[in-house]
Amino acid sequence: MARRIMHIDLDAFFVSVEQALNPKLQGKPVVVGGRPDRRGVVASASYEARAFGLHAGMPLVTASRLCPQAVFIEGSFPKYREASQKFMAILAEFSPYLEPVSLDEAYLDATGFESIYGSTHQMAVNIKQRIRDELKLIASIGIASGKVVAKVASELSKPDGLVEVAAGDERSFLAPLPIAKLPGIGKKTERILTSLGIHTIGELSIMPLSALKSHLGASGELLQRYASGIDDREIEPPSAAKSISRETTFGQDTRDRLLLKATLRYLSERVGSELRQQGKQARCVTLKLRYSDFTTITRRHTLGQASDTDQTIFDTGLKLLKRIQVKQPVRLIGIGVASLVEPGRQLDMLDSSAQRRERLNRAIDRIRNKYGFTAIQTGRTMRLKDIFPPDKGGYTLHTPSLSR
Ligand code: TTP
Ligand code: MG
Repeated sequence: MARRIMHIDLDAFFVSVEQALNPKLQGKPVVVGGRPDRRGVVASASYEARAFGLHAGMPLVTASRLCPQAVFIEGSFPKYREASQKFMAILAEFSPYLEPVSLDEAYLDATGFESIYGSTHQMAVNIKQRIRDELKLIASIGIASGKVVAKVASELSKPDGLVEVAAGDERSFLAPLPIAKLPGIGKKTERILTSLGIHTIGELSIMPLSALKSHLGASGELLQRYASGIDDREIEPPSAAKSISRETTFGQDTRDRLLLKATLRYLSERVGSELRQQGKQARCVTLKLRYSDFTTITRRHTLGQASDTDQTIFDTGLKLLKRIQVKQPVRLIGIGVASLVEPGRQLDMLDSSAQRRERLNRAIDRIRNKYGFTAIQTGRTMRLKDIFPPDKGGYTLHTPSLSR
């Protein structure tokens, strides 16, 4: 029996959450990403805004030129996270074989579920209905025998779509579509294939494998399988995060060391707080800087001992920062932790300063959980108050993706 894999993706997710909370925004061109005079790009555009050519990744300035009447919203990540959790909870009630891919996107294995819902199609109808009733959001759903075709189907069906590709029809479904529609084909691969005269997924599926491999390397073979509608990948249940990072783009590029440090401290605290919430410690700290010309550098340090304290993350980030000769104004700064482990306390406890730090962090977390992230500030981050207006979730940094 052919598998029935669903790909579910919410339409204009960030925007739709804003519209659900503020009905005045419904039916209008709306953009989440920031105000039009801000630097930065569109994160999400309503379908009304897309009619003017707006899309994710477009600079806000361009977006406001193309569609001056659009409502531009800064956005706030906690709202989207909450909506995402509710979305995933609804899906989990339909099938335990659930793989969240991003905040608004998941795969679900519905094989055999037709006996409960009458058909897989009906199951998808029910899923869409519950999301609409309970979250006031619209989901588009693709159903096929594997992930790739299901994803292409859901994307093609948007907005408010539902497309099922019958078993055996995968290849003919994909064949007429442009290669860019196939997951796994980015701009670079698209350019290479176009230069070879390959424009449709069908053409890709019948290209001689040896030629394909000589141009795309080993990935050529996998792409050709996908292009033929063959994809046996299983639904993978969510595994714990492998890394945690926070970053922000400055309103203006800066060389101000104090501002860099203050921001680094704030981002370290956010990383630390998330790390402790997950009950993990980290062995590896990474600092990231992007200069005004977009060159990006990262520096990494492995800790002698895993830690989950803000101070250790910040100290390590600062040490890495001090080693960098900042040659150009900085556009973006970020800090992340990786190599996450379950806490092993024994050694730490011999060190009373580590113990004190840990207690301090837990006390701060408790206050922040109760009164909001900015209820407590360290000396260094006080400076940020003048630059970013604080709110309950923390400082509003410049784009929603950055304040997470
Ligand atoms: P998408 O599902 O790619 O986009 P969307 O939900 O806004 O629109 P649709 O699915 O109908 O085409 O991404 C989900 C959310 O992720 C999106 O609402 C905002 C965020 N996002 C960004 O922050 N930056 C980006 O470049 C993209 C593509 C998405
Ligand atoms: Mg979406």
